[in-house]
Amino acid sequence: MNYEISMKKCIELARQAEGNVSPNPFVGCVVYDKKGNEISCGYHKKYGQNHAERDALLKLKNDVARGGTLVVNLEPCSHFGKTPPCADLIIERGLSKVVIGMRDVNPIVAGNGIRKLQEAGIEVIEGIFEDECKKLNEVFIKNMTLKKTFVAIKTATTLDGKVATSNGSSKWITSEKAREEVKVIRNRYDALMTSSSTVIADNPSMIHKCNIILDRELKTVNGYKIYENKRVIVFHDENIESPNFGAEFVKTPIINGKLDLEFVFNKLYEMKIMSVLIEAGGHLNGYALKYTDKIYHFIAPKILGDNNGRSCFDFRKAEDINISDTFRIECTEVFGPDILLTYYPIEV
Ligand code: AOF
Ligand code: ZN
Repeated sequence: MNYEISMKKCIELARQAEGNVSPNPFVGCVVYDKKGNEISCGYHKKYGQNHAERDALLKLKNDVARGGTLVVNLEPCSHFGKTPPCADLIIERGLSKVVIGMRDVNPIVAGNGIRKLQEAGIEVIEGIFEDECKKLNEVFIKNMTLKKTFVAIKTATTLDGKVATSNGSSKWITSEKAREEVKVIRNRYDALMTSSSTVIADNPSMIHKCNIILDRELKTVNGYKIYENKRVIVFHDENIESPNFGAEFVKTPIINGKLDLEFVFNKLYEMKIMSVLIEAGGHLNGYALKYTDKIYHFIAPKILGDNNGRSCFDFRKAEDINISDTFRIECTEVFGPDILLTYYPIEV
């Protein structure tokens, strides 16, 4: 049995739950009998439902996994939560080896699951494909370790870095294939965030289970398509009274004439919104950059050539090229004629 291949399978299984498990992590699990044959697999499908290990083991008759190996991308839990501890079930089913991608960062578990297994005489192998496992659960890790909402930005530009012409024309920069991928990306996030300027300029639907609008002066009104979504949260200047129509309004302090984003993101964490994808213009993107954990940047093979065209991150006048924010490109993918760069800020 190749642990790396098994762990890859765990990650693929776990990913099938995108959009369904927040605030829980993505977890997948593969079980082998004592001869090394795969006999079951499973994953954590929905918040509140069985964890991956339980999902995989309960498909098997009592004794089949005895002496076998269980591979899982996250340390099995040791606590009674929505379900009993996975570590207990693994012990009960008599597995002799457990292979783990990463330790659980949830302080209730953190190492206790591993200890429990070892005390029961089970061999534990840790750290297989650890970086991949951590990437899979980057949102959960940020939530658990920093008690903060994970923030991502999605943008789409021409080769010369423009998101729209000077008069705001922007439909469409990227191909249909790229826009299909945007739907996949959106599904990974608990909420989508945009600005009143984008709502007014483009009247996007941005269909999602939760939409956030930053609208300091309450310029958007019911009637824009975005308000047709299930849940809409509007952050606005605390000095303006909240209106009363089908959305949640949050009074927000103002800093330097703008909504205080620190307040906004803290509030979102309090509201149990664990991750947010920003889709807006250069002003909000630029303003939110310092809070951002990840960027999805589509680039279409087009040149606008318009010096006044709008840029995707517009937040300062920099006179020295050495004054720039820097990033680490994680991967490049191709969608039709377009590319998607995924990058992370470099910690300084
Ligand atoms: C596992 N396997 O598949 C998952 C784990 O609210 P609960 O009861 O579902 O517990 C959530 C915590 O359990 C979560 O914060 C994380 O520490 C762990 N999630 N653990 O062994 C799984 N989803
Ligand atoms: Zn568990």
